Amino acid sequence: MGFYLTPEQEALRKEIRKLAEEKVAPRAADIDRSGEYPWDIQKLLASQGLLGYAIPEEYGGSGADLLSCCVVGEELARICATTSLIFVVQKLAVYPIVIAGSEETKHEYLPAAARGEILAAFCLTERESGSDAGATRTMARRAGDVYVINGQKCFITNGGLAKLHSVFCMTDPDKGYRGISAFCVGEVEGLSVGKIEDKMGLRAAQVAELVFDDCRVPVENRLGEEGSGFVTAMKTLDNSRPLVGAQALGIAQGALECAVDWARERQAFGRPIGTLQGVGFMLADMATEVEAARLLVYKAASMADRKDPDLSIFSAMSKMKASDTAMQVTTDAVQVMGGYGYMRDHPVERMMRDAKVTQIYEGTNQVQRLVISRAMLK
Ligand code: COS
Repeated sequence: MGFYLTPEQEALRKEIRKLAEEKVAPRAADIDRSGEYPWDIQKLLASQGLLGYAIPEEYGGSGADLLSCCVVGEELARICATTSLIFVVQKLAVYPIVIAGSEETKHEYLPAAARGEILAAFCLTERESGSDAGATRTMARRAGDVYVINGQKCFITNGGLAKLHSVFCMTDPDKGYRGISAFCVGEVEGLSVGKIEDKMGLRAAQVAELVFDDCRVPVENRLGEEGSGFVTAMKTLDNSRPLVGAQALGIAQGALECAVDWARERQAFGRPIGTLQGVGFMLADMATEVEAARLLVYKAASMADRKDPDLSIFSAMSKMKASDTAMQVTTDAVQVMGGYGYMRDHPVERMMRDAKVTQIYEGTNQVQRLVISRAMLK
């Protein structure tokens, strides 16, 4: 088992850290406060080739492995979780097309996504089926050489901004999850935006309801066989959860650094507060948890890159551990900074709000525990 990144990955970390510190950091608080989608940052990521970073080279991307993607996602999140999410979601949403799309579909849609000219969205969740992804109700009925899609998806990141969607629909309700099929949906008549959510954190990421009203999608846009959609969704999540773990890890790392800086500078009882045992021990625990989460995230990503058959369990563990760590560490960072940490003048307040959703999206941490325990008991 290797415990080190390659020299190329270390160089990548340095490069992304520099980019994030120079170009993203000055915008981070503003992005959060305005709640407006940061198109300037989206363009920045596109100009660096990061929106196509995980897309295979033959479709215009860089074909990066998941471990390298995790390094990028972590470094962006260390400064701004919303920026990291732009990167994470593009990879998540194109993945079903990469693994299950026809060559024609891939050539038609992926190059524009790789250039960052279009945003992508992963459309699985519905009001009545969040954790129970197999209970999808959005229908796709075959009518000759098209499918007609009707239904609603909710909590869709990039909803209303994306021009490319991976959509999971029921094609045969009698078959339960075996009746779910995946589709690649571009800009299509009948697709509209419903409620745009007002969120606790990741304030500037657009999360919306999408309404499909008689949307006609060519049969060729189906991703894989009819009925294979649920497994495609699960495989996609297996390959994306470590990246959400990396995002959570980056948030935790950013908060830890803020807390350490503060504990070094802030004086109380005649000395820096970090030298008080109550604070110093907190910092030690925070740093240890962050490192433990990092090992699990990198291990899961490496397993994905090696197509390890035990990926599911480690992918779930990495997302769960890193997001629980992010929540704990950001909360502790606010505590170390006391009243100052609670105020919007300092980034830890934003980081604590941003951390919360990492315990929820890409499968709640309760779902991760389900995946892990089921695999253990098999
Ligand atoms: N890879 C490949 N196949 C998988 C799989 C995986 N990771 N996970 C499950 N499957 C297969 C199973 O093998 C089973 O197939 P067979 O019946 O042919 O054996 C089938 O899929 C059904 O699996 P399972 O019985 O485990 O499904 P459940 O309905 O019990 O639930 C959970 C599965 C809860 C794990 C799933 O619904 C889930 O991940 N939910 C969370 C969804 C989510 O993350 N949403 C967030 C969206 S992005 S913000």
